[in-house]
Amino acid sequence: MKHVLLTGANGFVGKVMRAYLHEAGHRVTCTVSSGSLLQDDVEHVCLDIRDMAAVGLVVQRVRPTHVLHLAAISHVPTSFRDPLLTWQTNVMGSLNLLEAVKRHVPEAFVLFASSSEVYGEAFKAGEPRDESSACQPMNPYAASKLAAELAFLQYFRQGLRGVIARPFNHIGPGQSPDFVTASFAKQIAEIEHGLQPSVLQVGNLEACRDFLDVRDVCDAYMKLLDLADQPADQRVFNVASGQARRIQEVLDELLAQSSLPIVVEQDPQRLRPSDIPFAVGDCRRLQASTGWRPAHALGETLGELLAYWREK
Ligand code: A2R
Repeated sequence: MKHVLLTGANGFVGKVMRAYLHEAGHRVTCTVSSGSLLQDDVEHVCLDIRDMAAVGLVVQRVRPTHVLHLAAISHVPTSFRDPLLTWQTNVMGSLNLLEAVKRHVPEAFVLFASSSEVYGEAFKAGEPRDESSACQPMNPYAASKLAAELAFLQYFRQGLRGVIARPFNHIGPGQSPDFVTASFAKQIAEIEHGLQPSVLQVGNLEACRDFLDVRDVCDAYMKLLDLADQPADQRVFNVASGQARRIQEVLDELLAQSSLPIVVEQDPQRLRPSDIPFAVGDCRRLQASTGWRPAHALGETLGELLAYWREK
């Protein structure tokens, strides 16, 4: 049985991950930021990851065998609005955790959730990126994740055990409507409920992205945590479907699941000047190392997403 310290446990991925770890019979200690609380029956502590002393105390007290580090500022526009908060949380927060692990539980295995955003400009090659591709971040979020990756790799070099995951676009119920598929599904549900006119606002529909069901991402994290029991061959793993999907295709699939006639309108506010036309990952390393395969088809995930927003 693992004892996993799960940071960011109340986030989009954290909620699903918690359930997966519990189902697998592991003990989980969740950390949540002081603003968000979990039910009493979930073992949790309030922790601001930027507070070095508090992070040290939690790790010393919990003594996890594994750490899954999800806590972060995860939204690109927020990172532009508040780069200082982004760097303090994503970089210094990670360093606080690394130092605490090194000091109190040096044998623990750490999984850091980075992001496919680290490839940035390199996506312009128009081919799926693998882990050896250049990393050329194009926003403060991506830059902070890459900086944190460098910190993790340095601690790994000094003997700490662990891996870095670079998840591509993960989607599903519970995601903030700041993200594209949730935004579409929420708007369709609101139109169906008569809460907004039959006009759906969109950004760039031509961009191609690599979409994964959040459950498949969590399954990949479960398998990556199991690498603790094997010799460390690789440190960095893309978590990707390897399939390019145009945003237009995703929108069409969602619209096909609604019986209402809906007009699609482009909102200039939703177009990002630095938008990357093609962002797809090569996941062969993860597949070869863990046997992971995505289990959820995009159509199924989009159906569940729409059902979630219809019930909300
Ligand atoms: O804002 P809250 O209360 O929901 O907490 C967020 C938490 N978080 C923090 N926790 C401790 N100390 C902080 N200073 C702090 N700032 C933010 O991180 C939230 O629960 C969690 C991140 O969850 P989401 O924003 O929903 O991200 P998601 O999609 O679950 O992604 C998980 C990880 C992130 O590191 C991404 O950058 C990565 O996967 O790709």
